[in-house]
Amino acid sequence: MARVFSGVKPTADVPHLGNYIGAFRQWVALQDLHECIFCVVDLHSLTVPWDPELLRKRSRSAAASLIASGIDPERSVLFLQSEVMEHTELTWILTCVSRMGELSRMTQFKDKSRNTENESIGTGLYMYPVLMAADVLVYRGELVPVGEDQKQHLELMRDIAERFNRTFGDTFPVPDPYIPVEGARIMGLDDPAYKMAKTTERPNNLIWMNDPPEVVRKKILRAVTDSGREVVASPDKPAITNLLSIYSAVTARPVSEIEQEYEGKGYGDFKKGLAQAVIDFLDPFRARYLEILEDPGRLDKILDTGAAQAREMAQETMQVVRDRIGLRRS
Ligand code: AQP
Repeated sequence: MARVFSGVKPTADVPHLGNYIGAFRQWVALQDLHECIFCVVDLHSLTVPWDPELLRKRSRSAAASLIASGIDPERSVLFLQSEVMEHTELTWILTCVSRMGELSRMTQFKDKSRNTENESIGTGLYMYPVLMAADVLVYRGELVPVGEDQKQHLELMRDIAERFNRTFGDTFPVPDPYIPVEGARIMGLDDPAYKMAKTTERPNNLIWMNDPPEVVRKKILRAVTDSGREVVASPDKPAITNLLSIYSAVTARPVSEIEQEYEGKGYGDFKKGLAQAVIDFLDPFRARYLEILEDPGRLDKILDTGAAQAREMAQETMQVVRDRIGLRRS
């Protein structure tokens, strides 16, 4: 049994289908096998400009989305990152163990700061991979289920853990990434060259987990396709390959079986089938999500319990860390 940690950033009202396929789907399955800790990483939302009231609302709705996706608070620890102070304490310590060279190489930092003048790029955007390392290491997490976009941050986290252990003695397990073979990077419906992303400005890029059926249908029917008319996954068909990954994930059927079903049929039939499959998948999610939000007292209780459990684990780690690095008087 390994200790699993992962988190979601509350940068939108609800997550998108890519978050579910690339991450939450694995989180739900891992609950049966491991000790799981899942977190709404609200401090990560501060890396880009934010509205305080909106952030408060989105943190709750992200927690509700996780429960509606199948995270069971009876089996997994579920909480808000900012309610466990040890994340930020360990972040500072790990900042002093990390190097500017390695942070400058992070492609997400390069992508997100591309259109901003050097002088005005937020320091938080630069530093957040260290916060992410602290999120996992403060629980001595061993397995980190994430989408492929987080792979590089996981490598940095491993380097930081190894450096800390080398310098101060074995303290942290070096965490392993857990990235799904299928659906690790769901691409935008409007452009398969870019990943589906919450902070997109383009409404047809993604499917929100609470999109109503008519909106899902419209977005999928409008999704870009490739040349030809064969429904097959291949490197020269990035758009159809992406749609097949989504189809496969929401129906739990292998891609090959779906390809067979649509053999000899065109993209039109395929998209209609996909739209219905996504609608059928999202219907129960939406119902559960609304039900959870209608009972704020229950949600608060879940998050209070989760924060207390998380705090206890994090405090235990921090006692060892402070001791190892010389922050205790005796
Ligand atoms: N397109 C994606 N395909 C597969 N997995 C994805 N994830 C994100 N986008 C995709 C995975 O979802 C988990 C939660 O993501 P996050 O909230 O930490 O945000 P992110 O990775 O920065 O991507 P988003 O959701 O698109 O948000 P913004 O636009 O705010 O950056 C992670 O495990 C992530 O890998």
